[in-house]
Amino acid sequence: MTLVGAAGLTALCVAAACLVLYATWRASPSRSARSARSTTGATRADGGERTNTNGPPEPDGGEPADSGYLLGTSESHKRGGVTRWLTTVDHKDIGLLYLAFAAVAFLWGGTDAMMMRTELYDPAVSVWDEHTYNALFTMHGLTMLFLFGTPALAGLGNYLLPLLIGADDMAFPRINAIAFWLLVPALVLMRAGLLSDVLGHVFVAGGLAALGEQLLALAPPATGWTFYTPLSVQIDLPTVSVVLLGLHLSGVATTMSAINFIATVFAEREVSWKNLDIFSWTMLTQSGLILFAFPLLGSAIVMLLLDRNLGTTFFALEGGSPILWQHLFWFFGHPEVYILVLPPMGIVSLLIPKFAGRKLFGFKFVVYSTLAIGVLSFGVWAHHMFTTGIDPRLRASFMAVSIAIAVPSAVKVFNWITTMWNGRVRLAAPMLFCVGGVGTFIVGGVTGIFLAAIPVDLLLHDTYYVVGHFHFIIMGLISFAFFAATYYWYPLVVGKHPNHALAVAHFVLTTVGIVLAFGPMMIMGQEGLPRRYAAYPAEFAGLQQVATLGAVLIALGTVVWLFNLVQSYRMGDPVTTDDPWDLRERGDQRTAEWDELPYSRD
Ligand code: HEM
Ligand SMILES: [Cu+2]
Repeated sequence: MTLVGAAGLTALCVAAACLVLYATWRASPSRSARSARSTTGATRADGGERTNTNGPPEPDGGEPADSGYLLGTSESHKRGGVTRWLTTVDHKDIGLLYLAFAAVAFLWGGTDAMMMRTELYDPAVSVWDEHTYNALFTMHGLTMLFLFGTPALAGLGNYLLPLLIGADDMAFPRINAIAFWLLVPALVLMRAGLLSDVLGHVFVAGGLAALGEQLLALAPPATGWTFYTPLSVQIDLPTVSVVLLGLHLSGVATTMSAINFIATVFAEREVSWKNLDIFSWTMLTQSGLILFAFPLLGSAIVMLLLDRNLGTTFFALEGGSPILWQHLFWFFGHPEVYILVLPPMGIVSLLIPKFAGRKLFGFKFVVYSTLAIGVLSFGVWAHHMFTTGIDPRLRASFMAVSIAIAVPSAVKVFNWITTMWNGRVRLAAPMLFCVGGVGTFIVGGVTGIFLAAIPVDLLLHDTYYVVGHFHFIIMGLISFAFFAATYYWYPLVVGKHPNHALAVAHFVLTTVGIVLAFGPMMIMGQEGLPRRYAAYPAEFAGLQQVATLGAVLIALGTVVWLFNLVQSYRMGDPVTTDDPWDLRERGDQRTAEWDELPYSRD
């Protein structure tokens, strides 16, 4: 039954993917009349003329670098409206699609988080039942990591990397489109559990009890994002297999886009290695990590699916080993955290110099530390397994490497601080978020070093302390870098300035929110409160309520951010120069992507 349902859903998704592919092919310039391409360039909403760089056609028939402006593209050779977005192979369009997808996932995963925080407001299991709570933290983790984090970075990379390295487009524009569109069925598969749950309740309430009950029987998965065996094999829910298939699909998509990034940097780069910017270095390293980490996750997922559905015993107590899953999972899982953090580190390294008015201090060392993190991140996975009873000698070596990996991270922090130290710091919106990101990263990183020490981890493993640790990095540095990027490149994409006052409000709400939400978790963890429970002893109620308050502030901040993006699009000051952040004057920090703006350079 499980397998039939899962196979059916997969078939549907493959069919949908084929449709998109077909549409892409139909719309490709080699098929449609090439003469249809207008060379006049698009007119911007604010009246500016866009200079159209009509590059040579891609060797594979993909479109030349052109347009991709949020405004005004309808007058270029591209099809208008929905067809344009469904069939585009332009790196900027695909970048925007990724970013929109990531924003939706961020809101969805954020809703899960708010639902959890509502449950945790009081000690008893009161608002949702235990199973729903378990499903919430499972889907929150999966959504934020695989449907928000990775796609958001792929979006920024798609839009910016070709511009920064002087490439016309990504190396394989069509594969680029496919990699994005595979994420849509991945999302449908991964979030099908919660969808069926909600729909089931709606049907039951609406009088269609039989149909509703059937849907409700498909309870959402509740294994945690780590799918630990034997639970994830034994749990008798078809949705677990469905989510695993979705995760697998997202892995395929991520790997395809990583290959594309690597090929683009190697084959399409017009700048020398010496002049390659720091963001592209981190995207390149990240893509390398993806290439080794995700296929391994894919294999592990297939083994788990076989165990669940066809009776193999890879991870069974008798025959295989449940610990094997943890080894495979964390061999992927630890690099994954650096897959998520390296490009944000690249954004912070790229942006801090711009608002400090001087070059990045020790550029070479920031690059070396990126590469060092890339290599070391494959040698620390068992620090997630200190409490599983693995050989103590192995444990010690993993502890040593885990502490060592903090060194290149610290190198970056020192370089960021030193860059600001003697600089003329301007606290524009992007810089606020960069500085905030550095601050939260210091807290997240230092708490990680404690976890890497075996005796400390034996006490803190699987407590709220761990949740506090990684959220300071994930909600701190990673989403801060993402927010910084949305403000910084807003004038480039939209042609308007983002509102500064709203950005400051967003920053204050989010920063205070993070400290209030995740600080108390570290205290509760040290007092021994385990993670992943819907109920907790009454003595923790005060701290839990502070954490919930923090989460509400983060949610409010997010609303302000969205409002800013929409409102500035409608009413923001139009950009009238090719250097909207005034970078030429202040330390000669303007970079190539701004050449896309259609203004004369004097
Ligand atoms: C300074 C370097 C870091 C060190 C030494 C470190 C160390 C650790 C250790 C030892 C654990 C396992 C704790 C336990 O479960 O008992 C852990 C958990 C975790 N860390 Fe870090 N960490 C570092 C940086 C990061 C970064 C950069 C990220 C994210 C981008 C991150 C994300 C996570 C996550 C998601 C978990 C929890 C996994 C789970 O059980 O669900 N860490 N960290
Ligand atoms: Cu780790």
